[in-house]
Amino acid sequence: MPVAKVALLTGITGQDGSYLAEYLLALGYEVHGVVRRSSLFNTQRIDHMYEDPHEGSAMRLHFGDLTDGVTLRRILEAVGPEEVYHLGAQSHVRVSFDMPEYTVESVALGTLRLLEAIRDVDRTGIRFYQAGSSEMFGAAPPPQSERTPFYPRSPYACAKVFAHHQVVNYREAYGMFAVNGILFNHESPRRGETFLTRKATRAATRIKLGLQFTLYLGNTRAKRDWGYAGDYVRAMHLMLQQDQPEDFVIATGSTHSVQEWVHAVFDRLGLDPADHVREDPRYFRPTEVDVLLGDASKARERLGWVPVVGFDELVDMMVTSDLRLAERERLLLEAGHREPPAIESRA
Ligand code: NAP
Ligand code: G4F
Repeated sequence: MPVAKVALLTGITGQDGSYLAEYLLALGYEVHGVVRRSSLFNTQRIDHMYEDPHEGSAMRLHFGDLTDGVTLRRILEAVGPEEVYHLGAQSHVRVSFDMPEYTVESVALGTLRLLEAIRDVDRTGIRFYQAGSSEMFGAAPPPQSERTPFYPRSPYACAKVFAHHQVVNYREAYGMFAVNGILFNHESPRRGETFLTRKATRAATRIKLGLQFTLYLGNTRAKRDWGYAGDYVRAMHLMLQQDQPEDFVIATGSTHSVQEWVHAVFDRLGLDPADHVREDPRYFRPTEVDVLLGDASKARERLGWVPVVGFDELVDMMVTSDLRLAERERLLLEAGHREPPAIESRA
């Protein structure tokens, strides 16, 4: 029987981490994840994969934090992974303006800490994936590809640019198999509720069921290249299976405005956004990224990667999932379990 490959994921409790863990487990990997300590459980997205470790679970979790290099090093030594997928980050762009120092601490220095730990533990044997972002392109005109110069427009994007260059430098300086995936926005029913797509599907479905009336948004003119997270984690894995370490843009190649997303969501529910959507200056960013539109032809040619889920299917998937959630919420409410929670978003 072939020996299972061992992978270590930071950010395993996040949207991408949960899909990647599922994907790797299905391929027969032994998956280890770094989980930060929280006073409440933060493993909802991966609970369905968890088995009792006493019975030989293929997924194991380790307490750690990107701000704590000593622990990252210990985990690496204990786990001995062949592949490291570094997905952990303070990943909210708007929040990065409120918490620039922590964002840089976790996103930029967190990546550096991990690279240093890998350099000490095993310089060439470990393959390393860095979760780069299309936010790094910022104000650079579309379409954006691997050849487009970065023009970051937020503390988050600046931190990702730092991490990107560190990965390139560790590759060149120490011969590490280290790659940057430059991923455009990708969404799913597991998307955090303060990101635009999910905020809209959550609000519209709650409005439909009478649990909420208004959706407050910021800039609805911005355009994004939105894909499906389940498709994008396949690309992360492919990048680490290549003969040579290289950076890749991952995107759908089509772009839609925030307004278009919101309309598509409300349309599916037979609602008119004009009755419910209001502007709130709190959700505008000091500097915005106006248009993201990725050119993923290198990934298509070299990795054979193409996205499967398109815009309409993504909207359907997220609306269907959030409608079920809202129905359950209403059921509990009608059964007298609790007051409707105020889930007005904070970002
Ligand atoms: P996400 O849902 O926000 O997940 C972020 C993960 O990082 C969570 O597991 C979170 O833990 C963890 N984390 C945050 N701060 C940490 C710290 N100090 N120490 C250890 N772990 C920490 O993000 P995502 O959408 O899955 O994105 C995954 C990665 O891809 C991120 O690096 C993001 O910046 C990048 N990215 C995302 C997109 C996108 O469209 N989704 C596009 C390009 C790049 P908790 O669960 O405890 O919060
Ligand atoms: O959903 P968003 O918060 O995603 P954003 O800023 O594009 O960042 C996401 O994608 C990046 C890849 O390009 C990742 F690196 C990053 O980690 C994250 O996953 O906002 C999308 C757009 C923005 O233009 C924002 O200004 O929607 C606009 N928007 C308008 N009203 C809003 C809102 N965004 C949020 N979150 N909340 C609003 O009320």
